[in-house]
Amino acid sequence: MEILKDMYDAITAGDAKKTEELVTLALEQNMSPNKILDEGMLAAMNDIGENFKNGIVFIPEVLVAARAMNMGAVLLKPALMEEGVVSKGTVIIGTAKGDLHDIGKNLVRLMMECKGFTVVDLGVDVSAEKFVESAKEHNADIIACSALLTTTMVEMQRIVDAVSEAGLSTKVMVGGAPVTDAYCKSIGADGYTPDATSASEMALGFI
Ligand code: B1M
Repeated sequence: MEILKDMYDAITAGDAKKTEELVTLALEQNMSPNKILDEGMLAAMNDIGENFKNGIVFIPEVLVAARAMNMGAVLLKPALMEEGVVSKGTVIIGTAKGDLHDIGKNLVRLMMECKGFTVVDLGVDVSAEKFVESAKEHNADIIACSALLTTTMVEMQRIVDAVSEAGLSTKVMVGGAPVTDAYCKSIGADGYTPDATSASEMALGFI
């Protein structure tokens, strides 16, 4: 579809204004919000990621693309939420200590909100202690931790240990590019999913 192709081009070019216009237009044309997210926005971000990995684009291009993607996602949120349901529970979300990547974490937050969760977003560079403090404060059902670096995913083990030491029944969900189901099991976390939509579905299963 032409509009999704244009959205892909706008995000890869880092054109936030054009991205916003195209998301608005797609919604006006009653296009499915999930289709817009998957085939227009995420497709672009995945290719930017590949090009970054292969040295074809560099940090500034990645950052402007991420900004365009985030601005489009804000416009998409109300439409995605219409497909959601009433409040389900509370999720504490954040990116692991030492890790500043937040694009995937923001998508997980968005999809959790769309499923009706109250989400407390602690941002990036979040320690195990901070996750647990916040889980206690908000009487949270789930802690959701994202990590994009092999060096920061180790914080997930600390979260599992800290939850157990605090005697909480809060479930711990983990995800992010280097994280696998095998890793999740090895640290005793409660669940891993490879993408934001399945993360929100798994979260519902914990309630
Ligand atoms: Co960085 N970076 N980066 N980076 N970056 C990666 C992750 C890397 C794989 C690139 C590479 O070298 N090939 C590599 C990590 C290598 C490794 O450890 N294995 C890397 C590196 C090395 C670094 C720096 C160290 C670079 C440097 O400075 N030398 C540095 C680290 C800074 C830090 O964190 N301390 C760094 C910095 C950056 C930017 C700031 C430029 C930028 C981040 C901007 C931002 O997030 N605001 C950036 C980006 C954008 C990337 C890539 C290109 C794209 C990541 C991304 O946003 N993908 C990435 C390469 C790649 O992945 N191909 C790379 C799109 C996003 C939608 O996917 O986050 O995977 P993702 O989320 C997915 C799923 O994983 C899942 O849902 C999402 C899709 O639906 N998911 C969950 C995510 N969290 C989940 C949680 C769940 C469940 C599912 O449950 C709780």
